[in-house]
Amino acid sequence: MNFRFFLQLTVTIGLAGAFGLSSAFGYPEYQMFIVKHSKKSVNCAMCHANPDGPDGNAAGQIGGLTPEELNRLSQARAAFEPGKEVDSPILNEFGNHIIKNIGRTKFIELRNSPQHLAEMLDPKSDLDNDGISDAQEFLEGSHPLMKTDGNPWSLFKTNFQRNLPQILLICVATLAGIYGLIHLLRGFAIVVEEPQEDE
Ligand SMILES: [Ca+2]
Repeated sequence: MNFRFFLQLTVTIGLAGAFGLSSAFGYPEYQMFIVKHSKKSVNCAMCHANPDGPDGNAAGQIGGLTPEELNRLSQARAAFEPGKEVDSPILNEFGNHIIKNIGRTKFIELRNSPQHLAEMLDPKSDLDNDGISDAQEFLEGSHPLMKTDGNPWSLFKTNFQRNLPQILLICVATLAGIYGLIHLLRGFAIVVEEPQEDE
């Protein structure tokens, strides 16, 4: 470990400790709320880069960060007010999106009432573009970055609406095919019947 890396690691751990975030940076209150509200098993992957959370030495965890990532982590942890660019290496796109939109101060405050986080998020934001807002996915315990994960009925409605032109085209083509087949069969019937009439 070179001196620069050691220094950055020390500063980061010091900042985390100062904010009381060393082992609780994952804010389990949110996870506990989602599990209780959605009745689904939800792990840290909803908001974090690593499904096991930020503590550890693996990719996306604090102990495994490079000096450059530690620098980004420090910047993200300083984003107390909303509107700051947030690119924390221990968070995924949704986690960074939350901090950018409401700021860390509000996010930490909402730990005591995690159900209100959904109200703070942009109701139009849909990061995975599956037709279900990030806020709704948070409440329902589906992954806001996985377009195949979500309420089945909501996903069906979205896919149906998006594919409606193709569905209509297929219906028209099918009806046209059936109409043509009926007339073809009638034509055969006439041809088959005609010789019998001649006899
Ligand atoms: Ca979505």
